[in-house]
Amino acid sequence: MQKEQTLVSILMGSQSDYETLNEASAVLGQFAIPHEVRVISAHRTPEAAREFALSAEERGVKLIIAGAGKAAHLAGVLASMTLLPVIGVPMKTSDLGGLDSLLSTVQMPGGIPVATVAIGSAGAKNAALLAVAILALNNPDLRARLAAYREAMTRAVEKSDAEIQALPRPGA
Ligand code: RP5
Repeated sequence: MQKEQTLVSILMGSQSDYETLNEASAVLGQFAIPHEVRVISAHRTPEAAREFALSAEERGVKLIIAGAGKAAHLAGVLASMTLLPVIGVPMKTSDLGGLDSLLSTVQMPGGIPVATVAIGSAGAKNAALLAVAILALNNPDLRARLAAYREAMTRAVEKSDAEIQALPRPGA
């Protein structure tokens, strides 16, 4: 069977980022978006980062999700070498709680944008959902699945609300 065209590349700076970035992969999987997951570091494997960025578009990739921690320049370095949209996920870190990664990823000087999401697993999940929303611009079927996902979230909150309201509340 022929492998489907990879639409989204998820990159991480280190294997230690895997658990977090795997959450992005899980969301893309839920939406059946063909994607790849790679470990490529802007400072430990700069040549591989360059080669990846320069060839991604011609391989048919539409979006890059790049997660890195500490002096997290992976997303910005990739964005500097491709016209593809790059979504940056700042990793939580032991020293500064991820504020280091957040600022390194989000504070791109004007000219080369990185769409930066929240620190850690919420960010990884949202990076994938943002990728889905962008791909859905040209894909009505995917758009319908994204709408259904949101609808399910709304129903889940309504269910929680009903359950909490039904709890006995002495004195109320
Ligand atoms: C970054 O440095 C990686 O993205 C990772 O978040 C951080 C620490 O990497 P390790 O020392 O755990 O490999 O390049």
